[in-house]
This record gives sequence, C-alpha cells and structure tokens, in this order.
Amino acid sequence: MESTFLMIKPDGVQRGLIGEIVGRLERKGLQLTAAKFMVLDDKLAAKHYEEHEGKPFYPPLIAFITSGPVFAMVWIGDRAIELTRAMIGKTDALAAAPGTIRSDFAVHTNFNLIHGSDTPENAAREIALYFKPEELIDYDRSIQHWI
Ligand code: RTP
Ligand code: MG
Repeated sequence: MESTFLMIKPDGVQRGLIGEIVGRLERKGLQLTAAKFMVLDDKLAAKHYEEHEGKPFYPPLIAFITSGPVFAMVWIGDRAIELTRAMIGKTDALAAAPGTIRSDFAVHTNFNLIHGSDTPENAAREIALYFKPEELIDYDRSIQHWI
C-alpha cells in the first residue's frame, strides 16, 4: 500500500467539483486517510511548490493556489501515486488523456483543478507539510480485501 497527497485546487472548489473528484477516487478503489478544507498562506504555498521557485509561472501559481479554499487529502492504495497521477492527467488539459480529471473538466494549464504528488519522496514531504501524524486515520474497509 502506498500513500499519496492530493489537493483540489481553488478552481475545483469554486466549480463545485469536490464531490465529483472524491467520488472518482473512491470508486476507483482508493481509501481516504485524511482530509482538510483550508486556505493556503504564502509560506505553505512556497513550501508546497518550492521545486518551481524562480520559474516564470511561479508567481501566478502562488497567487492562484492561495486565492481561495483548497481541499487537501491523503489517499492510500496499491501504486497510489502513479495511479492518481494517471487519473489526474497531464498538466496541460489539452494534452491530458480523455477520461482523466483534467481532460474531462479543465481547459487551462493554470487552472487544472487538482494537485497530485509525483514521487514517493514528494508524497512523504507533502503529507508531512499538511498533516500531523495523528491526523492520518488508519481504518479497515472491506475494499481492502477486494481491490
Ligand atoms: P501539480 O504539481 O499542481 O500537481 O501539477 P503538475 O505536477 O502536473 O505540474 P508541475 O510541473 O508540478 O507544475 C505545477 C503547476 O504549475 C503550473 N504550470 N504552469 N508552463 C507553464 O506555464 C506551467 N507549467 C506548470 C500548472 O498549474 C501546474 O499544475
Ligand atoms: Mg507537480
């Protein structure tokens, strides 16, 4: 089992897509471990996107991600990082494969609805950035025996 950090961005919240996105993750067979509805401050946003500091799209990215509430989550599942990245689709909605979240609901690279960790190292780093260890809930679901 692998854990990953996913976050519905301010555009996803504003467009009323929390339920649609969470529903897709649940139906796929992933299990929710933690969730938090929150507004990122500049400090947390800078830590989250530190790998992109200095790039031309960094200032608007920070402005966007702090512009309204986000829905931060941890999900577990077999190969959860790769699996959720595949479900999310490529960064540019135009390049994202049909059936992915970004292809189905997004238009622009800058408003692409959801963030997903891209490596186990980043997943661990991002989970620790947003959640205390005691906020990660370990519980049994029958799904664990069937998927
Ligand atoms: P994310 O981190 O948000 O899940 O997105 P990602 O892995 O698909 O893309 P990443 O390369 O990490 O970029 C982070 C966010 O920055 C914006 N971006 N704009 N060339 C550009 O204009 C450009 N490249 C990236 C996107 O909003 C992307 O989600
Ligand atoms: Mg990324």
